[in-house]
Amino acid sequence: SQNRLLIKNGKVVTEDDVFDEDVYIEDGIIKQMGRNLIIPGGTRVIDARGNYLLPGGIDPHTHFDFEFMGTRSVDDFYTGTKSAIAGGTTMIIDFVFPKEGESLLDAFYEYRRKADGKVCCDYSLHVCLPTWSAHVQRDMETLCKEHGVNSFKMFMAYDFMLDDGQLYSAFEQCQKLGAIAQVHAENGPVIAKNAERLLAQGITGPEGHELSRPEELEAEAVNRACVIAKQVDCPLYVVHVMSRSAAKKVAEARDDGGRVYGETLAAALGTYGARSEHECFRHSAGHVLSPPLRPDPATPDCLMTCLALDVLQLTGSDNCTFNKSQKELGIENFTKIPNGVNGVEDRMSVVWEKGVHAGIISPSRFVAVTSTNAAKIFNLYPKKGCIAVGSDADIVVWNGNAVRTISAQTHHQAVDFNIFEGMQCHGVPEYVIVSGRVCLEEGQLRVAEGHGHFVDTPVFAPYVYEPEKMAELKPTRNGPAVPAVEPLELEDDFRLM
Ligand code: DUC
Ligand code: ZN
Ligand code: ZN
Ligand code: ZN
Repeated sequence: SQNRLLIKNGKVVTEDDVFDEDVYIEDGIIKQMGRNLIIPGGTRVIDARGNYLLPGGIDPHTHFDFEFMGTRSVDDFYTGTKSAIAGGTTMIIDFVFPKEGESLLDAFYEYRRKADGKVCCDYSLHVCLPTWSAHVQRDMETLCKEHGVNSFKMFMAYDFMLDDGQLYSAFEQCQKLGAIAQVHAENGPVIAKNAERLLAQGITGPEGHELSRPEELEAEAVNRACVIAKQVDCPLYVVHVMSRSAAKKVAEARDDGGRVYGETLAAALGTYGARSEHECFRHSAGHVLSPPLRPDPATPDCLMTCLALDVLQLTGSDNCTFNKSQKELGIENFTKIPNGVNGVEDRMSVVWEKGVHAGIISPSRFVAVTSTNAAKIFNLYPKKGCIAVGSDADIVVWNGNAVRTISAQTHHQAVDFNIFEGMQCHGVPEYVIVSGRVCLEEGQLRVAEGHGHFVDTPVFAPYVYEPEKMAELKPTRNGPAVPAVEPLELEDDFRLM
């Protein structure tokens, strides 16, 4: 039957182990694992000899079909999830963003309508809080209790940022509900002042973007968010940690016993600030996201080392793509360049290349930071994030030695640009299995539009947050596979023990 699949001879990788076992799948679920399995005749067999079997990637941070900065991101829930699968990611978590005057609940329903019927893999939703009110507070409760939401994102920059008192209240509500608070941490008011000053000085091009948002403004906001969350004992997830200074603040908060998790981006690991290297507007504007890529070329290795040392726990993409004509909305004023880059397709390869191939993280730590930790933090584990009997059959047959060159010419995304253009990556998916269905094989992508489902992310405990439960979730530290590339330079700053 087409519902039965046996993957033979692969090396199964989990967050803390690598072992040789065959995996038998029936109706989208892993049913047996081991050697010499007894399985029904007529089962399709995939030979994975020489390759790893990885839990499918979970991208905890995408913005598909997102109305933002006067335009709409070009990758939608179809091209976005199709591209995810092409790169070995089998689940994404997107962000519901309520429009002005729209309730959280209505926005949530609208995102379900945009995504259901289009997604090629399973997905969940975080919900953004662009304002704070009693109505928002009520909707948060309804979303947690009735709609499978357990994470809310607050902004400390942009027009729709919350002030410190509002953050306090929102964090307090998350804590009561058993949800996790996420923050976009940058000091918005200071950024606005810097931008005004730069524009007045005649700096209007894309180089003004990073100049107006230096990394100390990211670090300051990360620190402030950690301090506020601590007051109300709320677990905190810092999205897109983009700099050494910000990572250091996450490390300090964790060191002080805070329940703080840090996510960095494929973009931050795979490339760095395009401040002066890029002569044409499209190229520089193509690299504009917030917080910005940093000009210091040591940043990517620093952030990868943070992943190795468990200072940071996850990698996302923040995939939010805009074409040339859309980026040109900011041709005369860098503050009008729609913020966002690609990454949902290339994240797995970029993290493998810069992490495992570079000798900074082990294959197990790769699995933790691309899949398992996201599943644990958002309460999807062990349905997602591992290869085990009973788990969903989201599996990637991964060739760690094959090489591919990233290019907008060959990617599956709708966008006309790729920030990793020309990058050679070891680490290529040979087969991608999504809920038991073979979607990629021998270079052929055969996705099924609308076959993905919305997956509930239940709160950890209604009303009473369970610190012991969160402690169990603390991702294990596997450490570097081999001595890291000069990790000692960073160890004094980032030592956690
Ligand atoms: N940053 C981006 O670059 N794009 C989407 C939203 C965000 O915070
Ligand atoms: Zn953000
Ligand atoms: Zn160029
Ligand atoms: Zn984002």
